[in-house]
Amino acid sequence: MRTELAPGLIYLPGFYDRAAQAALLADIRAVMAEAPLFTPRMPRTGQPFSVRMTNCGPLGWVSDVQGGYRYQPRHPQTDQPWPAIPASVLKAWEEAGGYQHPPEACLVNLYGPQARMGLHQDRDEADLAAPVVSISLGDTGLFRFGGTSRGGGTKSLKLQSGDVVVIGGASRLAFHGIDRILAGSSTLLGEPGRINLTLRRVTVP
Ligand code: MD3
Ligand code: FE
Repeated sequence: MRTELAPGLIYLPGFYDRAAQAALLADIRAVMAEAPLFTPRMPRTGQPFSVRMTNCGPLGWVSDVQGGYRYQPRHPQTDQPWPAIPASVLKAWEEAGGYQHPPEACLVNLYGPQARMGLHQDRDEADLAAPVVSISLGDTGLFRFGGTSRGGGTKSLKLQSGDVVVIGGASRLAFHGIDRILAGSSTLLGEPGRINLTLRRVTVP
């Protein structure tokens, strides 16, 4: 199934079946072993995010007080290049993303049962013509999205393990966030929590 929730915001529930989710999770655990999770901090305040992160691909998104939000080719703690994006992850970009150039970054977000992500826009990418492709694993996340200005109305959607969302076109700069995690809704991770992968094109091709 492929539903357009708003112009450019396409929802593909169950894109990955359970076996594919398990394979994807094994690939992401290998990424996390090589590129350990870190806690990003807000640029001005230094306040930690409740979500821990890592990346794979030529570029990774990081945030700290010293440098602000940015993409960089190396892990902020190990100073090693990010691992490659697994083929299992690239499949969603190729089959659902509909963009002719490869992604450069795959941001991995790990939500514990209490983690959330406030409403924000993704605008650190120079190529805003490319979509963002999101993959959800583990516990269901209560996703909220609105329009391109902070004031307007919002809608909610439960993102379940295996779901893919493609965000492009008129929705590329939409405000969005994760209100809460429904702990215990999935057995995939073997513990409460949720992993979200976002594939991004950063530079203009
Ligand atoms: C709508 N992640 O990493 S993914 C993020 O579930 C982020 O971890 C959320 O927001 C998560 O930046 C949401 C779905 C998503 C991603 C990018 C979007 C929705 C979007 C960009 C514009 C509009
Ligand atoms: Fe985002």
